[in-house]
Amino acid sequence: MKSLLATLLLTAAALPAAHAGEVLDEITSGGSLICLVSPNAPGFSVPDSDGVFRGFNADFCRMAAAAILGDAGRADIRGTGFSDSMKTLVARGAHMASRSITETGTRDADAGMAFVATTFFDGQGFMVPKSLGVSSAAELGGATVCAEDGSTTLLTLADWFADRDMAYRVENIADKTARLEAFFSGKCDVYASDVTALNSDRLLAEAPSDYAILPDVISNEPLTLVTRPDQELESAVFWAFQVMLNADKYGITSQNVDAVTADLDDQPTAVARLFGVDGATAEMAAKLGLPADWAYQVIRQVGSYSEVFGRNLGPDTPFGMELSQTLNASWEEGGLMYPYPIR
Ligand SMILES: N[C@@H](CCC(=O)N[C@@H](CS)C(=O)NCC(=O)O)C(=O)O
Repeated sequence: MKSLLATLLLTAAALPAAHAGEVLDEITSGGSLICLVSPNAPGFSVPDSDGVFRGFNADFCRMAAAAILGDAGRADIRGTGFSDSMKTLVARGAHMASRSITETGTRDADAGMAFVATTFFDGQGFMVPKSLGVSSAAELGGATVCAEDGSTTLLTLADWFADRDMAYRVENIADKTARLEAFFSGKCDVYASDVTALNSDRLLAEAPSDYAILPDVISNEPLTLVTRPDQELESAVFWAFQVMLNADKYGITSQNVDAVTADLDDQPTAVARLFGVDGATAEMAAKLGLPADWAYQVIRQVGSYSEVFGRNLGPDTPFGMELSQTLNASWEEGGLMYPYPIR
């Protein structure tokens, strides 16, 4: 009997070597883009009554489908567990993932995953039941902490408690529903994750106001779109995201993009380059094999970055987040979002 390792090596050898554009070709010939999201993350990816995923992360799946296939509706958005989503990409079972995956050095060094564009700058925090009477992470010595299997959360917890010579116990539960159940039922004192995920997960409690998110933010978590490695697919997704940031720079949204493109002569030259038939995005389309009007389709069908943020997480949502108060604000407002030149 062959060893498992030998079988794996034989399987790997049988796979054809990747060439530029191979995954992009698979998407265009198949007519849909398989994109992995969390199965149930309010504000980020939750199925609506028709089973269609809605939310901030789901919108970046749509962005990619609008850019590559000209139709945001051709994103085949699938709910998948956290570690499974990375395994599925490596096994070539999906084209990209748009979820809470932090870009780290060792993950990026893994074959099979390309980290492409950071859509949300986050940091790790702690959620506690208010009944615990704790107001700072410094009081968490000896606590039992629930966290995601395979996550940076576990690594950061280990660093943080060790650096302070504080004891803790971890309940490392892969299934999110089971993990939250363990926390809400009191099996864990503390729930650790990215702060935004904590805000999202708190909404899944029977009484969200029974839980507090501590003020401590103990890590940097650049949550990043991951694709299968393919230079053209990576370019398409990275630049589609840059189009959304550039749209904000010039005040262009899904609502006004038709008026803007109807009168490009009246717009700044950079806007003509974004949307003109002989603009930079049309030149990129020819090189990458995208629809000529891909930039227009991204904005028309999905919107600018601030529009997507506002629709899913903004003041009119249960999150009530002001983009300008977060790290995700534009660099002109002191944030980290910095549109690259499209020319
Ligand atoms: N950003 C962390 C993961 C954070 C995390 O554990 N998120 C959990 C707790 S909410 C999760 O299930 N997130 C939603 C999801 O993407 O499934 C990492 O990349 O390792």
